[in-house]
Amino acid sequence: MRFFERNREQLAMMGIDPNRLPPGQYHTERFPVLHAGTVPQYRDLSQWSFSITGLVGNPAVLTWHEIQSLPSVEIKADIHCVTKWSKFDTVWKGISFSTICEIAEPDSSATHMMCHSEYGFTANLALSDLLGENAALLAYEYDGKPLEPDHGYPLRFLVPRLYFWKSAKWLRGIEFMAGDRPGFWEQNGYHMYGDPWKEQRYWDD
Ligand SMILES: Nc1nc2c(c(=O)[nH]1)N[C@H]1C(S)=C(S)[C@@H](COP(=O)(O)O)O[C@H]1N2
Ligand SMILES: [Mo]
Repeated sequence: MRFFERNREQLAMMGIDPNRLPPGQYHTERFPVLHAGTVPQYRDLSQWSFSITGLVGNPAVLTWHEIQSLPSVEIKADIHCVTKWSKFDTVWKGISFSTICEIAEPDSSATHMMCHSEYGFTANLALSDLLGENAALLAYEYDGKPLEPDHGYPLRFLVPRLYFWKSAKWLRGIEFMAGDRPGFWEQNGYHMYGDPWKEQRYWDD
């Protein structure tokens, strides 16, 4: 398709390696907003909590204050949405998923986890994709500022190596599981795993 070829040519002209685009993706500098349902509005975060549940040694409920006082990291990453846009060099700050694992002490039987967000949204992930310093974050800042409500304020998951639907916005908890289970989009036609480099967009990909 001409649009996609031209988009890659434009990247090359800007001195950006077009091979950073997974197959079937185009580059944009915008930051589109995509989700099912409505955006939660928080008056304050005094009632907000984050829960760690499932197959862990230390189930926990953390307040917003406790979340903010955990060690934070900053990462720069390219993100890829299944609706075909990619955005390069996005900068995020938050808590490394490995820090959450240190707190939670997952059982050896835990292989997967489920993100649980406001209004019952869920997204499933394999733990093996999330370990490693910059693999996954509980992000609360984008581009040096608190997340915008549309982009997941106050906290979202971020796993840049998979399609962006796995990066659950308005995150309220993580459940450690023995085995995989489909989340919201995965029950509605999206791939269980979602590797953009293998174009795992939908059930049959
Ligand atoms: N809670 C929640 N998180 C969600 C979704 C959603 O419907 N609800 N949609 C996902 C999808 S399909 C995408 S592409 C990204 C979009 O994130 P953005 O709006 O910050 O670009 O959020 C993901 N996280
Ligand atoms: Mo998406």
